[in-house]
Amino acid sequence: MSATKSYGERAKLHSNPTAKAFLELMERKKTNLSLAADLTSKAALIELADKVGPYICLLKTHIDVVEDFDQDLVDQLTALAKKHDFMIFEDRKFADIGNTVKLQYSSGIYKIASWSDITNAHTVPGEGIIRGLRDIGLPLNRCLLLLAEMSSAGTLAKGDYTTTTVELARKYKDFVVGFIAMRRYEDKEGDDFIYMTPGVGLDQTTDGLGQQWKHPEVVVRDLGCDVIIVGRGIYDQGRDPAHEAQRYQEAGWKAYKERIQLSN
Ligand code: S5P
Repeated sequence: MSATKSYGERAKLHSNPTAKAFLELMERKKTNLSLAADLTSKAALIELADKVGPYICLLKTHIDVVEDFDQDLVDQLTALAKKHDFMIFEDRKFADIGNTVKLQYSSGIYKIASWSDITNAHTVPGEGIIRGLRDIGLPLNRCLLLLAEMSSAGTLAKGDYTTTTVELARKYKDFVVGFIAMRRYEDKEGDDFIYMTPGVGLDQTTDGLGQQWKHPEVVVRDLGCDVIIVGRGIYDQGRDPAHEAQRYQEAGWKAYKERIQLSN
Protein backbone atom coordinates (compact mmCIF):
# COMPACT_ATOMS: atom_id res chain seq x y z
CA MET A 1 0.00 0.00 0.00
CA SER A 2 1.46 3.32 -1.06
CA ALA A 3 0.44 5.13 2.17
CA THR A 4 2.81 3.02 4.24
CA LYS A 5 5.85 3.33 1.97
CA SER A 6 8.39 6.14 1.98
CA TYR A 7 8.50 8.54 -0.95
CA GLY A 8 11.91 7.07 -1.82
CA GLU A 9 10.61 3.50 -1.96
CA ARG A 10 7.68 4.62 -4.08
CA ALA A 11 10.02 6.48 -6.45
CA LYS A 12 11.91 3.27 -7.20
CA LEU A 13 8.75 1.52 -8.36
CA HIS A 14 6.96 4.35 -10.15
CA SER A 15 6.42 3.99 -13.90
CA ASN A 16 5.85 7.65 -14.75
CA PRO A 17 9.24 9.41 -15.05
CA THR A 18 8.00 12.78 -13.75
CA ALA A 19 6.22 11.26 -10.76
CA LYS A 20 9.33 9.21 -10.06
CA ALA A 21 11.55 12.31 -10.17
CA PHE A 22 9.08 14.16 -7.95
CA LEU A 23 9.01 11.43 -5.29
CA GLU A 24 12.82 11.30 -5.37
CA LEU A 25 12.95 15.06 -4.95
CA MET A 26 10.70 14.95 -1.87
CA GLU A 27 12.84 12.27 -0.29
CA ARG A 28 16.14 14.03 -1.12
CA LYS A 29 14.98 17.45 0.07
CA LYS A 30 12.86 16.19 2.96
CA THR A 31 9.87 18.27 2.06
CA ASN A 32 6.28 17.60 1.04
CA LEU A 33 5.38 21.29 0.94
CA SER A 34 4.00 22.98 -2.15
CA LEU A 35 3.75 26.75 -2.19
CA ALA A 36 0.54 28.13 -3.73
CA ALA A 37 2.01 31.38 -5.05
CA ASP A 38 -1.13 33.34 -5.91
CA LEU A 39 0.55 36.70 -6.49
CA THR A 40 -0.32 39.19 -9.21
CA SER A 41 3.05 40.78 -9.90
CA LYS A 42 5.99 39.16 -11.65
CA ALA A 43 8.60 40.67 -9.33
CA ALA A 44 6.69 39.62 -6.20
CA LEU A 45 6.23 36.09 -7.52
CA ILE A 46 9.93 35.72 -8.34
CA GLU A 47 10.95 37.15 -4.97
CA LEU A 48 8.62 34.80 -3.10
CA ALA A 49 9.72 31.73 -5.09
CA ASP A 50 13.37 32.56 -4.36
CA LYS A 51 12.76 33.05 -0.62
CA VAL A 52 10.62 29.96 -0.16
CA GLY A 53 12.44 27.80 -2.72
CA PRO A 54 14.72 26.05 -0.20
CA TYR A 55 11.72 24.62 1.69
CA ILE A 56 9.43 23.37 -1.07
CA CYS A 57 9.19 20.45 -3.46
CA LEU A 58 6.70 22.15 -5.76
CA LEU A 59 5.86 25.69 -6.80
CA LYS A 60 2.17 25.94 -7.66
CA THR A 61 1.28 28.87 -9.91
CA HIS A 62 -1.86 30.57 -11.22
CA ILE A 63 0.00 32.12 -14.09
CA ASP A 64 -3.09 33.92 -15.45
CA VAL A 65 -3.33 36.19 -12.41
CA VAL A 66 0.09 37.74 -13.06
CA GLU A 67 -0.55 41.18 -14.54
CA ASP A 68 2.86 41.65 -16.18
CA PHE A 69 3.36 38.06 -17.37
CA ASP A 70 6.06 37.53 -19.99
CA GLN A 71 8.34 34.73 -21.14
CA ASP A 72 11.08 36.09 -18.89
CA LEU A 73 8.92 35.20 -15.87
CA VAL A 74 8.81 31.61 -17.04
CA ASP A 75 12.58 31.62 -17.64
CA GLN A 76 13.23 33.00 -14.17
CA LEU A 77 10.88 30.53 -12.47
CA THR A 78 12.45 27.58 -14.27
CA ALA A 79 15.91 28.88 -13.29
CA LEU A 80 14.75 29.09 -9.66
CA ALA A 81 13.38 25.55 -9.90
CA LYS A 82 16.89 24.40 -10.86
CA LYS A 83 18.62 26.56 -8.26
CA HIS A 84 16.46 25.39 -5.36
CA ASP A 85 15.52 21.92 -6.63
CA PHE A 86 11.73 22.12 -6.94
CA MET A 87 9.21 21.34 -9.67
CA ILE A 88 6.49 23.57 -11.14
CA PHE A 89 2.75 22.92 -11.12
CA GLU A 90 0.49 25.28 -13.09
CA ASP A 91 -2.86 24.99 -11.32
CA ARG A 92 -4.83 25.57 -14.54
CA LYS A 93 -7.83 23.40 -13.61
CA PHE A 94 -8.69 22.63 -17.23
CA ALA A 95 -12.38 21.92 -17.68
CA ASP A 96 -13.25 21.84 -21.40
CA ILE A 97 -13.52 19.31 -24.22
CA GLY A 98 -10.38 17.51 -25.41
CA ASN A 99 -9.78 19.63 -28.49
CA THR A 100 -10.07 22.92 -26.60
CA VAL A 101 -7.83 21.91 -23.69
CA LYS A 102 -5.14 20.84 -26.16
CA LEU A 103 -5.04 24.44 -27.39
CA GLN A 104 -5.25 25.92 -23.89
CA TYR A 105 -2.40 23.70 -22.68
CA SER A 106 -0.03 24.22 -25.63
CA SER A 107 -0.84 27.67 -27.05
CA GLY A 108 -1.90 31.22 -26.22
CA ILE A 109 0.41 33.50 -24.26
CA TYR A 110 1.17 31.03 -21.52
CA LYS A 111 2.17 27.84 -23.42
CA ILE A 112 1.76 25.96 -20.16
CA ALA A 113 2.94 22.60 -21.47
CA SER A 114 6.32 24.07 -22.40
CA TRP A 115 7.30 24.83 -18.80
CA SER A 116 4.94 23.28 -16.24
CA ASP A 117 5.95 19.79 -15.05
CA ILE A 118 2.51 19.11 -13.62
CA THR A 119 -0.94 20.51 -14.32
CA ASN A 120 -4.46 19.55 -13.32
CA ALA A 121 -7.96 19.08 -14.71
CA HIS A 122 -11.56 18.69 -13.66
CA THR A 123 -13.29 15.57 -14.97
CA VAL A 124 -16.65 17.30 -15.62
CA PRO A 125 -16.27 16.93 -19.42
CA GLY A 126 -15.55 13.17 -19.26
CA GLU A 127 -12.43 11.32 -20.37
CA GLY A 128 -11.84 13.40 -23.54
CA ILE A 129 -10.22 16.08 -21.39
CA ILE A 130 -7.57 13.61 -20.23
CA ARG A 131 -6.96 12.33 -23.74
CA GLY A 132 -6.55 15.86 -25.10
CA LEU A 133 -4.08 16.93 -22.41
CA ARG A 134 -2.24 13.62 -22.71
CA ASP A 135 -1.70 14.14 -26.46
CA ILE A 136 0.22 17.31 -25.67
CA GLY A 137 1.78 16.43 -22.32
CA LEU A 138 2.97 12.87 -22.65
CA PRO A 139 5.59 13.49 -25.39
CA LEU A 140 6.97 16.32 -23.22
CA ASN A 141 7.19 14.10 -20.12
CA ARG A 142 4.53 16.12 -18.32
CA CYS A 143 1.94 14.68 -15.98
CA LEU A 144 -1.57 15.40 -14.76
CA LEU A 145 -3.50 15.50 -11.50
CA LEU A 146 -7.28 15.13 -11.51
CA LEU A 147 -9.42 17.16 -9.14
CA ALA A 148 -11.24 14.38 -7.33
CA GLU A 149 -12.40 16.61 -4.47
CA MET A 150 -12.07 20.26 -3.50
CA SER A 151 -11.30 22.02 -0.24
CA SER A 152 -14.10 24.57 -0.47
CA ALA A 153 -17.39 24.43 1.41
CA GLY A 154 -20.28 23.01 -0.60
CA THR A 155 -18.10 21.45 -3.33
CA LEU A 156 -19.97 19.24 -5.80
CA ALA A 157 -16.90 17.03 -6.30
CA LYS A 158 -17.87 14.15 -4.03
CA GLY A 159 -19.44 10.69 -4.00
CA ASP A 160 -19.86 9.15 -7.47
CA TYR A 161 -18.01 12.05 -9.07
CA THR A 162 -14.93 11.27 -6.98
CA THR A 163 -15.22 7.52 -7.58
CA THR A 164 -15.47 7.96 -11.36
CA THR A 165 -12.53 10.36 -11.31
CA VAL A 166 -10.38 7.71 -9.62
CA GLU A 167 -11.44 5.15 -12.26
CA LEU A 168 -10.45 7.57 -15.03
CA ALA A 169 -7.05 8.06 -13.40
CA ARG A 170 -6.51 4.28 -13.44
CA LYS A 171 -7.41 4.15 -17.10
CA TYR A 172 -4.78 6.77 -18.04
CA LYS A 173 -2.09 5.91 -15.51
CA ASP A 174 0.74 6.69 -17.90
CA PHE A 175 -0.19 10.38 -17.68
CA VAL A 176 -2.42 10.81 -14.61
CA VAL A 177 -0.18 10.50 -11.56
CA GLY A 178 -2.44 11.67 -8.78
CA PHE A 179 -5.22 13.78 -7.41
CA ILE A 180 -6.17 16.99 -5.78
CA ALA A 181 -7.99 15.33 -2.92
CA MET A 182 -8.91 15.79 0.69
CA ARG A 183 -7.91 12.26 1.73
CA ARG A 184 -6.24 9.15 0.36
CA TYR A 185 -8.49 6.59 -1.34
CA GLU A 186 -8.18 2.83 -1.17
CA ASP A 187 -5.51 1.45 -3.50
CA LYS A 188 -6.21 -1.19 -6.09
CA GLU A 189 -3.39 -3.49 -7.11
CA GLY A 190 -0.65 -1.50 -8.85
CA ASP A 191 -1.95 1.97 -7.82
CA ASP A 192 0.48 4.59 -6.64
CA PHE A 193 -1.22 7.94 -6.94
CA ILE A 194 0.23 11.10 -5.43
CA TYR A 195 -2.30 12.94 -3.28
CA MET A 196 -1.94 16.71 -3.16
CA THR A 197 -4.09 18.62 -0.71
CA PRO A 198 -4.91 22.32 -0.56
CA GLY A 199 -6.76 23.90 2.33
CA VAL A 200 -3.88 23.56 4.78
CA GLY A 201 -3.17 26.05 7.54
CA LEU A 202 -1.43 26.04 10.91
CA ASP A 203 -3.03 29.17 12.29
CA GLN A 204 -6.48 29.70 10.77
CA THR A 205 -9.37 27.47 9.68
CA THR A 206 -11.37 29.63 7.23
CA ASP A 207 -10.98 32.68 5.01
CA GLY A 208 -14.63 33.81 4.98
CA LEU A 209 -14.96 32.84 1.28
CA GLY A 210 -15.50 29.12 1.62
CA GLN A 211 -11.88 28.01 1.93
CA GLN A 212 -11.38 25.48 4.75
CA TRP A 213 -7.89 24.98 6.22
CA LYS A 214 -6.80 21.87 8.09
CA HIS A 215 -3.66 21.13 10.09
CA PRO A 216 -0.85 19.27 8.22
CA GLU A 217 -0.98 16.54 10.87
CA VAL A 218 -4.59 15.77 9.97
CA VAL A 219 -4.00 15.99 6.23
CA VAL A 220 -0.80 13.95 5.98
CA ARG A 221 -0.74 11.65 9.00
CA ASP A 222 -4.43 10.97 9.57
CA LEU A 223 -5.91 11.33 6.07
CA GLY A 224 -2.88 9.94 4.20
CA CYS A 225 -2.20 12.76 1.73
CA ASP A 226 1.30 13.22 0.30
CA VAL A 227 1.74 16.91 -0.47
CA ILE A 228 0.44 19.91 1.44
CA ILE A 229 -0.42 22.94 -0.67
CA VAL A 230 -0.11 26.16 1.30
CA GLY A 231 -0.66 29.72 0.10
CA ARG A 232 -1.72 32.51 2.42
CA GLY A 233 -0.45 30.68 5.50
CA ILE A 234 3.02 31.39 4.09
CA TYR A 235 2.78 34.77 2.39
CA ASP A 236 -0.18 36.65 3.91
CA GLN A 237 0.52 40.22 4.98
CA GLY A 238 2.66 40.47 8.06
CA ARG A 239 4.14 36.98 7.64
CA ASP A 240 7.80 36.20 6.97
CA PRO A 241 7.49 33.74 4.05
CA ALA A 242 10.80 31.92 4.60
CA HIS A 243 10.07 31.45 8.29
CA GLU A 244 6.51 30.26 7.65
CA ALA A 245 7.63 27.93 4.85
CA GLN A 246 10.12 26.33 7.21
CA ARG A 247 7.34 25.83 9.78
CA TYR A 248 5.11 24.14 7.18
CA GLN A 249 7.98 22.06 5.85
CA GLU A 250 8.72 20.77 9.34
CA ALA A 251 5.07 20.14 10.16
CA GLY A 252 4.44 18.33 6.86
CA TRP A 253 7.56 16.17 7.15
CA LYS A 254 6.90 15.27 10.80
CA ALA A 255 3.34 14.22 9.91
CA TYR A 256 4.65 12.07 7.02
CA LYS A 257 7.29 10.41 9.21
CA GLU A 258 4.64 9.65 11.81
CA ARG A 259 2.42 8.15 9.13
CA ILE A 260 5.02 5.79 7.72
CA GLN A 261 6.22 4.82 11.18
CA LEU A 262 2.72 4.28 12.49
CA SER A 263 1.99 1.97 9.63
CA ASN A 264 5.28 0.02 9.76
O1 S5P B 1 -9.89 22.34 -3.91
C1 S5P B 1 -8.99 23.14 -4.09
C2 S5P B 1 -8.09 22.97 -5.13
C3 S5P B 1 -7.03 23.87 -5.24
S1 S5P B 1 -5.80 23.49 -6.40
N1 S5P B 1 -8.82 24.18 -3.23
C4 S5P B 1 -7.80 25.09 -3.36
O2 S5P B 1 -7.68 26.00 -2.51
N2 S5P B 1 -6.90 24.97 -4.41
C5 S5P B 1 -5.81 25.95 -4.62
O3 S5P B 1 -4.93 25.90 -3.51
C6 S5P B 1 -6.28 27.40 -4.74
O4 S5P B 1 -6.50 27.74 -6.10
C7 S5P B 1 -5.12 28.18 -4.14
O5 S5P B 1 -4.15 28.45 -5.13
C8 S5P B 1 -4.50 27.22 -3.12
C9 S5P B 1 -4.88 27.45 -1.68
O6 S5P B 1 -4.38 28.66 -1.22
P1 S5P B 1 -4.55 29.14 0.32
O7 S5P B 1 -4.09 30.56 0.28
O8 S5P B 1 -5.99 28.98 0.67
O9 S5P B 1 -3.64 28.24 1.14
